[in-house]
Amino acid sequence: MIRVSAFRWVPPFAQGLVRELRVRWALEEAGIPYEDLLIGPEHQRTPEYREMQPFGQVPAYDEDGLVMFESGAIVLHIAERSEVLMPTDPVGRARTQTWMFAALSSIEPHIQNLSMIDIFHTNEEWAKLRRPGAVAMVQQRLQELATCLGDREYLEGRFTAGDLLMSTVLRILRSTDILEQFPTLAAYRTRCEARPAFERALAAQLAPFAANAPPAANAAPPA
Ligand SMILES: N[C@@H](CCC(=O)N[C@@H](CS)C(=O)NCC(=O)O)C(=O)O
Repeated sequence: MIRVSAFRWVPPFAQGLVRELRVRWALEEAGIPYEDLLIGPEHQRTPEYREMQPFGQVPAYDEDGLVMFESGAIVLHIAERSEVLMPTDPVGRARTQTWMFAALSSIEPHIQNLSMIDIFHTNEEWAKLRRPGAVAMVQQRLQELATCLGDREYLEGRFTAGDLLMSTVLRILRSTDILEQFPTLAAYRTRCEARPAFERALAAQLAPFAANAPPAANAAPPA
């Protein structure tokens, strides 16, 4: 049985964004069963967990002894087994993989940069000075992505693992109004997230958080 590591609980700002969501979603699209390996901070530094994920992060993936980390690599591995995620013809496969890398290396770093400023450094002077430039870079990339998408439903016309990764990257912007400045991309994200496999994946990520919320988190709801 495939096991996917996931956090037992994360603060509200991260709920629904933890990157094992991508792996859950891919497995749901492919119709492959899996189980959770729920971890907490006490597991992240253990040698056992570091053997699965060298940086102590989530997700790690164990498929009957085949251990993988990096959400993009894991999604690609799953996509190899499912035409829902990746066409079987060489051109379709290459195009899918191109968009997967684009999501993770051309778009995500800029969105993640802005997210780090907003979540962890919001009141620091350097962050206030840096933020407009970080926003401008995200807007530039989104404009370019919107041009590529055009009036198509998905980046290659049909849904692929490229859309799966791209929409989870765009999702990181949920605490800003930046995506809404690009209506076709906002609609694209909504279209991707309307897929039943995404809904099942999201519900599976969120379920342990409700059960494992620390008392302090219950006492102080997010502002
Ligand atoms: N490039 C990695 C990033 C993984 C990552 O950033 N995981 C976060 C959760 S979304 C994490 O485990 N953070 C806790 C930590 O870094 O200690 C991937 O895509 O799998």
